[in-house]
Amino acid sequence: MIAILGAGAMGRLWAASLPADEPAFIARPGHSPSTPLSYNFRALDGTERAVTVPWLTPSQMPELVLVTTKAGDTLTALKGIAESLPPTVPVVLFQNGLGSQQQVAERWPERPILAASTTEGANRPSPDRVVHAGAGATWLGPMTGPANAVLANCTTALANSGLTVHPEADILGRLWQKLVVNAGINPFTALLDCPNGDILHAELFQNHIDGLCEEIASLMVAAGQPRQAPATLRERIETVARNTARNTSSMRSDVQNGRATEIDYINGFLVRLGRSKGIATPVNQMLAERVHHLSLN
Ligand code: KPL
Repeated sequence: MIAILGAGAMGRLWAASLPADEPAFIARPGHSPSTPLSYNFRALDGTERAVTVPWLTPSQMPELVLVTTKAGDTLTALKGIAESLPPTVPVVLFQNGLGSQQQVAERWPERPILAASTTEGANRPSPDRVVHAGAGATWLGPMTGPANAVLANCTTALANSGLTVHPEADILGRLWQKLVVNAGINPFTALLDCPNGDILHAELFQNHIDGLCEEIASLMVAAGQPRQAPATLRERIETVARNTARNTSSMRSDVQNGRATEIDYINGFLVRLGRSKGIATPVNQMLAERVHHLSLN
């Protein structure tokens, strides 16, 4: 049994993709829903099917827990279930950005905690509908020492879904690569209220992208990541913006739907890192402040 904490688009994508008898959602502490969770799932080939996923019962012991909550909710959500979870059960974190994974690993260093970085595209156009919008891949790697021994098994268990899953020894490096892209696209799309591709010609982006990439390049070196030229980072950001030109970013979608954004784990994470390393981050700070004003979180 694979337990999933967080029934948003990503949690529902994994629940719909795993073999039917495997997934169960974890209810919020104090809640015991009487009916299983049902929704309509649209696969990549356009076919639609109804998916019904049970809730984990107190007597069931999961072999693995996937955490697909928003970055800002993760530590609290895990604290709510940690006591009832044996310390040997692997926990896989699917959060965007950086910072929440470290918080969890520092809180439970003795547990097998893994992080995932995924390029699978999933969205939830209405509460009971989930769309697998784009094929991607998922990389899985250890955040704590005990996770090394379970990496291969966890990779196999998740690959049973039919989704592409790879083990990744340097998961932090991969999360950094994704963070660069999210830091350079998401706040601009939220502030300009536009699809990803439209940021490229906007004045806000043109005026600040080089400064942003210089800040990120310095921060990466300070964080022990390989040195990359600011121009290389800019190129990567612009390539992804072009390749996903029609997409609404997750941050723009959060603002549009009145949800808290993940800015504190994207540009906000970079601001905090800059503070701790003595590196000025005026562009990240400006973007984080302006997105905070947008979403009031
Ligand atoms: O990951 C994304 C997001 O929206 O969070 C990008 C790469 C920007 C694609 O929309």
